[in-house]
Amino acid sequence: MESNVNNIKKAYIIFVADSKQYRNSKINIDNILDELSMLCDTAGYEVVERYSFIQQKITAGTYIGTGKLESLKESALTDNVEYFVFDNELSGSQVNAIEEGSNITALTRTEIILEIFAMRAKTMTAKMQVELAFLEFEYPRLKGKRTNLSQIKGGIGLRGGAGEKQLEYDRRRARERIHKLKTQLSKVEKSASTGRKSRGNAFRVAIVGYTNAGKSTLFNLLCKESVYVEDKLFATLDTHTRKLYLGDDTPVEAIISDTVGFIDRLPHTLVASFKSTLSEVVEADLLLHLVDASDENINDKLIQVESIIKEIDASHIKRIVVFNKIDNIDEVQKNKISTSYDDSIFISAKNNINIEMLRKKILDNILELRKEI
Ligand SMILES: Nc1nc2c(ncn2[C@@H]2O[C@H](COP(=O)(O)OP(=O)(O)OP(=O)(O)O)[C@@H](O)[C@H]2O)c(=O)[nH]1
Ligand SMILES: [Mg+2]
Repeated sequence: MESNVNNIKKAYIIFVADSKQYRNSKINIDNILDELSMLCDTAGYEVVERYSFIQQKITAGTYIGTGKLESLKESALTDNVEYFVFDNELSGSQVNAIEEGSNITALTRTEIILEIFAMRAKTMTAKMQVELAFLEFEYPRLKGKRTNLSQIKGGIGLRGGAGEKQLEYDRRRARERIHKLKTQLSKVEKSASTGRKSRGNAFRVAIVGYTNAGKSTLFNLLCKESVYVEDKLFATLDTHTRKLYLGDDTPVEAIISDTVGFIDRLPHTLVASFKSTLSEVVEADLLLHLVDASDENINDKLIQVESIIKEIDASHIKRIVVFNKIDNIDEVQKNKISTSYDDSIFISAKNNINIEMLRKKILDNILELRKEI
């Protein structure tokens, strides 16, 4: 269902909070909706209105209850809105109930993330990884859905090759396709792994961090490269690897990688299918964990990145936490961060601030780690 003028897809974003969690102030609705709004914007949706509901219990059928659904439907009609994007995960049958009750396509945050990945995937490998993640996400939900894959209308709206192909699959074909993609990806992984081995003993540094932290900007600056940088989420999907020269007196050569950004609740199927892309992280000797210092939720984001590092079995690797975008914060904020995080380093990749200091810190760490071997 492509909509309206210039293909702008008008959407309401909706978050349903559990009242208990909300009372314990474990959730910040504004932050959650801000991120969902940015995800929608990146995926090409215009967010017309944000809704949050605090519910004691989730109404199984339509998730938000028929009364609320009815009133959303009426507003949507006036606003020309064709999509409801939920921050919450919905089951296949809940999606059906919402769509039947409102005539509006119901999407979830996970589907928006998958959609962005599909838009961004440029190389064959990235395309296969996204297709695999999509199929594995949709597969268990097919049972709950009235329709089969070939009939999902607006659905995930995957664009390009991968998307159009999805629509023809029934469950059996989806299974076959999953198998084929896995086989192909493991071949790609084997040859990539051989490539990595052939780099010998070179010290490997990987830049990790939340999406939009400035990883590619830093990578470009450190290696005088021109990897794509954008103020949107998931600008980078493929890993870029270059040589990094450090130290003037005793030159040291390292290999540095820029890779896909992390996000809170990164769909598991994506983490799984991007394992080979993330191998550069898993096999690194040192991780630069880049954090946007101007972000209000530094702490949460640090924890989320750490939990993905753990999920991909990289938590044994030494990391340096680097706070970026210091041009966007004042002294008070900076002091607050330095008291909370020992040994922190503050830089601006965009404005080339403290980059020499960072290079020195990377070099010191390499020399230190080499001593340990
Ligand atoms: N103000 C400010 N903006 C920065 C700085 N470094 C990067 N940015 C901006 O932050 C945005 C994201 O930068 P990227 O380098 O694409 O971020 P990334 O971490 O690679 O993002 P993904 O690949 O999407 O995960 C861009 O608009 C950059 O110009 C900085 O030091 N200060
Ligand atoms: Mg990037």
